[in-house]
Amino acid sequence: MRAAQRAPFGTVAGEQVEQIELVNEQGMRLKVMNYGATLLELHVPDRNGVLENVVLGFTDLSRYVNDSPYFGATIGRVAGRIRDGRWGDTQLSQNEGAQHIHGGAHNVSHRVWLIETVTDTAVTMSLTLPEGDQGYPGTLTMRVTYALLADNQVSITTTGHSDTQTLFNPTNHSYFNLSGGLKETVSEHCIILAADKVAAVDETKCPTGVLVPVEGSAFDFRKGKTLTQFCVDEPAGLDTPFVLQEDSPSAVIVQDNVSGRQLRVATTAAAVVLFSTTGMNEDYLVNGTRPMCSQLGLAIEPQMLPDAIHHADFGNIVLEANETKGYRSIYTFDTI
Ligand code: FUC
Repeated sequence: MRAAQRAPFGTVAGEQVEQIELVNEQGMRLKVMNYGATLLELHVPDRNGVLENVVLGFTDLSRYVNDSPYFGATIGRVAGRIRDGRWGDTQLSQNEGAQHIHGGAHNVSHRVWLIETVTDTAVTMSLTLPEGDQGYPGTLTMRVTYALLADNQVSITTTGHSDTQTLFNPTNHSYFNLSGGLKETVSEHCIILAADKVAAVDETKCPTGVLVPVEGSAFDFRKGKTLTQFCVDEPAGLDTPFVLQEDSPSAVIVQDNVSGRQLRVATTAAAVVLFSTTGMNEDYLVNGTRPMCSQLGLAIEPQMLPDAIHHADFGNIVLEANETKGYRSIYTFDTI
């Protein structure tokens, strides 16, 4: 095992941003930065042992500041949409039409986090948000730990602690592409989900409150299907909150038959939002190599259901005063 390597990655408003790289005994590499507590790169072996990057990102910091669709970012205080940005009498930042999304206009993906500890296997970063930030009550401290474990597992743990009652539903917003080096899109990746229900969404992509069984619909990924197959019925692709089965060891499994890479995601969160970048054609280069295009990546966002604060059966995202709440997701890489 090699010691963690730290290097400057530029500055934002005069604040120093660093990238930190961890390597495990099998050579798997993880790179993060403290702008947005963001996962930058993840180099994972294919079935022949060839290490390639399997997440979407940028090669320079300014792109993360200006253009990023939350590549690899930590999202908070609350991931996804909150209808009208309302929580009772509290008005939150409305940064997508009337809705609040991903924590507001100046959310935690656009802050420089404090690097608390760096070991050979883990990096912990924290950020304290003042009372009233993006409209939320409570001084909230968020803490994220990225760990790279020996058996090609990445663990992301996110906790929150507030001095008064507030809302907390964080996620990590990494986009995966198991082909390695963005050789292919994710259209032919096989996606298997331990999800019996989805949260129906309206034209603003905000949940309506109705949970719909996947049985008999295009959203039934329980036996596995590709995005190409899904898009026959749902041409707009995935931007969908799935309710996870409670007893399943893997919430999400993604397989790429060409490279042989398989990713299994287990999470303590009750739901996952999948977003397939379908129809996204942008002029920026991803990872310095390929223009952003439809289905270049699959965002896997373990979280509690979006807009949970408005629906009694969507789970509890209230963080009580002086409570510490946390979620952990484990991303296991192997080959098929
Ligand atoms: C996901 C989606 C959103 C948005 C964002 C970049 O979280 O739910 O619609 O496009 O990613």
